[in-house]
Amino acid sequence: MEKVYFSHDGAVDDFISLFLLLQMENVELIGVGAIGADSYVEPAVSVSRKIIDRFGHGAQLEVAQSNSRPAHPFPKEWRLDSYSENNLAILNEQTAIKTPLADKLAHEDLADKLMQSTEPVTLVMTGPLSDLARALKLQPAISTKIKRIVWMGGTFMEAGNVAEPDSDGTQEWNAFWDPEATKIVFDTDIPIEMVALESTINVPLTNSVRNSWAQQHEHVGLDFLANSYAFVPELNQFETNSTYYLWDVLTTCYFYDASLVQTKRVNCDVSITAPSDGRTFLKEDGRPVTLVHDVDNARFFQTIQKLAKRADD
Ligand code: AGV
Ligand code: CA
Repeated sequence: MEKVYFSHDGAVDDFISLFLLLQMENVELIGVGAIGADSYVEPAVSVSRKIIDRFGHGAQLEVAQSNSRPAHPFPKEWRLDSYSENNLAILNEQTAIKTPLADKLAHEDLADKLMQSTEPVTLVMTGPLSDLARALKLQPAISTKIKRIVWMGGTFMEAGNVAEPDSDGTQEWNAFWDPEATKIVFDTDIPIEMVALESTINVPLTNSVRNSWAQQHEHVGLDFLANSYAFVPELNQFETNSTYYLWDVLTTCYFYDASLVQTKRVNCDVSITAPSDGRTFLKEDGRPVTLVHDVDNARFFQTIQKLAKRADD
């Protein structure tokens, strides 16, 4: 059993990541924190609690709400999906939510849960690193409790996925939302495994992916996947700024089965200077990270299906 704290930011693939983590046989989730980054924080927390209720196989968990604020906010159009997700029928079979809201803020909850753990904990993070940066400031001793950070964020390619007037286009969004936090975390010596845009570029959402889920929607987990991804646009003729990739789901599945991907060691740093603030870049004597740069597309989608079908039991 691997102990995991999951910090996410409430986009569609963050929610599916939580759903999949709850189906993994070798994972003990010890906490969940939600940031209103690629979402609004109330629906992000509410959806998380409902997913644990409906798909958690009885897991006794609580969900902590973040009050972290952005340097650069996400586009409202994307953030609104969290409200749609919160209204899905499958998450509203019951009127009262059982999984409690934690009484601490997400960064405090993260610090507490780490300090209480007797074993090292893996942090799976699919949003900005803000709450971890704040937890490290609040309680520096937590760094000894963290086994590794598995993070969706950053890129070492020329182009990132940010298209904003105050950016030079080199950043990945999670790093750009809070560049200072990214830098603080990268300046520690906690092991970082980075699922960057290099690897997620090979797993776009496509119509054939949607259809394979829809055709098996008699399985409640695949129905949930198909309905959740219905809110976001797939890759069609050409890529746009809104085209959806399976960023966070690849991160979660890589954590579950590292043989799905190729990794390499690189040394890097983080810019905190506009207009490239939040850019992760290679640097010869920089901090080492394990970079996921390729993925076996077919085995990845098989893994998602296998895990999703466990929601039937
Ligand atoms: O940069 C990828 C991160 C992932 O954690 N998020 C979405 C995933 O949850 C931001 C993002 C980049 N492009 C987007 C994003 C898009 N087209 N729609 C919504 N979010
Ligand atoms: Ca995310």
